[in-house]
Amino acid sequence: MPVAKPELSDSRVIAHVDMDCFYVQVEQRKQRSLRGKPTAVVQYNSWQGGGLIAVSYEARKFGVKRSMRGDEAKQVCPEIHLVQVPVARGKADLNDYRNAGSEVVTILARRGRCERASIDEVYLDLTIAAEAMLADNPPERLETISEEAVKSHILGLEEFPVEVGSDAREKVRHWLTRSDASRRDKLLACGALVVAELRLQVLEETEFTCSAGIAHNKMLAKLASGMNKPAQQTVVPFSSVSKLLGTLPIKKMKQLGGKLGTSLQIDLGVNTVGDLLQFSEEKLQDYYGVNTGSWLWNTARGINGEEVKGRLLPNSHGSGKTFPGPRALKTVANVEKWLSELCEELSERLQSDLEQNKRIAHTLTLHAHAYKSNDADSFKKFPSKSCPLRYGTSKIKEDALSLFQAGLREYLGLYNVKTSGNQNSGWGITGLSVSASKILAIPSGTRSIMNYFHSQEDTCPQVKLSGEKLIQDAPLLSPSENCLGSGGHLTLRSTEPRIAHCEEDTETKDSLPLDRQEEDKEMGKEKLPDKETSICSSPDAEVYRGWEKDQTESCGDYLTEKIRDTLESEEGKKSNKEKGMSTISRYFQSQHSGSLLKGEHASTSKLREPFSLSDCQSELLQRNSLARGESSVDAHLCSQIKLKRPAWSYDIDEIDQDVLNELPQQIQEEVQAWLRPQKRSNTVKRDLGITRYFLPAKDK
Ligand code: DCP
Repeated sequence: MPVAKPELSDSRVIAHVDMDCFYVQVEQRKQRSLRGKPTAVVQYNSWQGGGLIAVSYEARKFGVKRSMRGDEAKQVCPEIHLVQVPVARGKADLNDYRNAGSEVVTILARRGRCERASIDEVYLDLTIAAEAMLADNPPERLETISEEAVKSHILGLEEFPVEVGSDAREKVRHWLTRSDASRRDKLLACGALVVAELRLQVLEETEFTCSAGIAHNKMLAKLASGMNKPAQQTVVPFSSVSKLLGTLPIKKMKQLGGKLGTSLQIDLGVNTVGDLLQFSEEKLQDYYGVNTGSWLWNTARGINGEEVKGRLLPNSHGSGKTFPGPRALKTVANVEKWLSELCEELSERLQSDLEQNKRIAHTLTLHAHAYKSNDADSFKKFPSKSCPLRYGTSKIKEDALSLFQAGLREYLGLYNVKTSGNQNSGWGITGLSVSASKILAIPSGTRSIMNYFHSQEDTCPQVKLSGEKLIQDAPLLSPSENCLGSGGHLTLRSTEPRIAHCEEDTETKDSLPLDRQEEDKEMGKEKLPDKETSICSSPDAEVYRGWEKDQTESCGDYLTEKIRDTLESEEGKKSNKEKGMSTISRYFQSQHSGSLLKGEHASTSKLREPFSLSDCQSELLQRNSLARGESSVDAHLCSQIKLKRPAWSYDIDEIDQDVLNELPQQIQEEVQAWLRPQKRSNTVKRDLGITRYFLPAKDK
């Protein structure tokens, strides 16, 4: 739901940068012979030549459109080159495109706060850069203005008083360098110069062209970036806003392309954004609620206070696939097979995000599209399901399957039956996706570990809900019940569905949650910022306490590292004040110095990790050290921790108190808490999922 935000200032300089026919450009960079030729990227499904998802501007001149399939494109443009998206695990692999998008973001981020909005779109807040230019080196004083800047389109330029003849570029040059312009127009002119320079840098360094819009807010910048493509930029002076919006079809406005836009057309007879001006804010609020009403009222006036969020990394990761027509999945076993592929991909991406960016995702969500062939109620949506995310491929697979089964039961309205591997009961799955959201940076050490986890609970209302929800659902969703082949069967009528063949294949649009894919025409784009919201706020999304089961994987490496970070940072902060702190630092730096653990555990002092928190974590340490190519001796030492003590056996008495005493007080308490989880468990509420989530597992 749109949220109204008052304009922060009309003197901001915001740019929206959108890559031109992005997937095509990426493929053309790989195959240089395709440059300048009519080219299109087609989906993995090769039916009728595959659906087109990106079309080069050369091919567009022939009338080739994204809605076509390859065969049709060939008819319209026989010389077109069709390139299939890369494939991995039987589905489109978007990694090349994601990485190419990251290259661009890195360049753009040099000049201002940068928000990665999708796989090929970026918002930039250039206010500071523009203000600096205006103060130090304003355009009016520049001897030359770059050609790229002079090629800008200035909306409403014809209405500015210009005494420089009729040459379009001269007019633009004049507008950019006017000494009598308002401050906000001067700032926009500076923004245009900066963006022109950035676009050239992107071209030089990546070989990609992009287009851009420059305005005083995100909404207007986004509108403008698509107005002149490819490889051009458009500026929206403040005075041109009402004209721009006055004629803009309502459905073209961001967030009005779907049901809300349709309702405005049908219920209020609004066809352009300008038509909204006739309604008072109260009236719009009466119709659409306070927030949406205010947002509409602001939008009609070009008011938008959204900030550029300063995010270079995606808000969520997703992996999905569609199974149109006869390819619909009709057994749980088949669903499980595909979920396994999707979860592997998701897990890989989560792992590399953790390694490269030190970020951890907290919520796993499963979305599906389904049909029931024998039910008048078959338009009912398959409910999206979420649970706290447990790291490790097998855990993600297990939880995703449980979420699917929970969703299937609800979808079928059968709460007291079990699903089995091969039962076909008149349902089919036409789309499946798993996504990881609520991705947060691991704090860099100054905050308490426990506070960190508690704060995560506070910021994810969805997780908070889980307690209540879970209590009802738990018996139904218990792991044993969810096991395939457990003997339980779904007692449904088995009717072969009648389904339309050859629906649009959306494999390359997989990264979007499926419910969003339908709504969003730009389905192939990874809508990075909104995904999390769509998952967390989805009315369908319900929480399942998958994490009540054993928690054994992958928490260890994250946690150990986190504690080390925390300790090192705390140590660094206090080194001048607190005597003795440096010994801890030395301890962690040394591979061979004294151990934190007494007795047998002293033999493990070669471990890099400061201490081992649980058997699951020691397993991880071993796995991770092997993965890092460290000696199997180190890895073996890790494993010894596991072998030489039972799970849950660490007690504070086993720790050398002298060493522990040197830790900052807060950390001492936390370490004690981690080391004696069983004592803590009485005091921790069942619903505090994320804290519990990282506790060591009991032996099975
Ligand atoms: N995409 C997709 N499926 C869709 C739409 C888009 O897979 N239905 C992918 C391919 C596009 C990329 O997302 O290259 C970016 O989408 P855009 O809508 O920005 O379109 P293009 O970048 O291809 O072209 P344009 O220059 O018009 O922005």
